[in-house]
Amino acid sequence: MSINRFGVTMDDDNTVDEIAKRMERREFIKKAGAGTLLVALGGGLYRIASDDLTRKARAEVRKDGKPRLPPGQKVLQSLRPMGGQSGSPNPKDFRLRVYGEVDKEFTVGYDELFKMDPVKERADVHCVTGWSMLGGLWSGVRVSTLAKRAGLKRTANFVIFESAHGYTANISKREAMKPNVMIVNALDGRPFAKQHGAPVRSLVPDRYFWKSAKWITGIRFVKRDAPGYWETRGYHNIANPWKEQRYG
Ligand SMILES: Nc1nc2c(c(=O)[nH]1)N[C@H]1C(S)=C(S)[C@@H](COP(=O)(O)O)O[C@H]1N2
Ligand SMILES: [Mo]
Repeated sequence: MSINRFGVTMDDDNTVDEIAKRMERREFIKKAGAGTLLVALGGGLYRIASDDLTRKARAEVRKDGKPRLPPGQKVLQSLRPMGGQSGSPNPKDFRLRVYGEVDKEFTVGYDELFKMDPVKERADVHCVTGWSMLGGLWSGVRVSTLAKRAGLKRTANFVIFESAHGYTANISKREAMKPNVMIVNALDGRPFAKQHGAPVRSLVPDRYFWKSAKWITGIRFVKRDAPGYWETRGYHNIANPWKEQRYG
């Protein structure tokens, strides 16, 4: 790495690793600018470029054997707000209806939902526009936990996430039952900002990020697939980033 008074440019992936290891992610991110990150370490101020993180991620392999970074993606240090028509960010207004192909549908408020079986998962997310955010710590409840409580019927084949103002996103039941698919209320220990889906969004890490519905209001289990907002506007129905399933 090359050092100057105010920063370090990483030519060495080990240095990025070392800094990441020594710091909580929350601390690690002192300032996320346009593709750069300033971190304080041992009295020095370090600059890590997005390119360095992208290069580092490209060399990594996940536990499931997939490359850490799907093809055509570049790493950003925080979520980029991608818009959408927001619902109320107030937890008091929040209700989640879990229904469809289940034995006992139910509706829960915010407190009850996050008391159910709260878990934290580290997960990477990948936006179809080409950015990824890696290693976020997501807090919430697994969709599989909600399915169990509702008494999921064998006739359910797909899951539709429903959000404020009619936004929907569909995934297969098989994908939805994976432990990293959750209904989340916090990232890195902090509640979401309104623009990122406050108070609650879904999280489907291994599909392009449009499947992670912000301002969620319902989970509907269905027999037959029902392509959602983006899936009916030219985007791929499955949206697997490792297969670059961007467009339908
Ligand atoms: N309700 C709702 N959820 C949504 C969207 C939306 O428009 N409305 N946009 C999707 C898209 S296209 C992306 S890339 C991610 C962006 O999430 P972010 O704004 O927190 O980065 O949210 C997804 N969830
Ligand atoms: Mo998106």
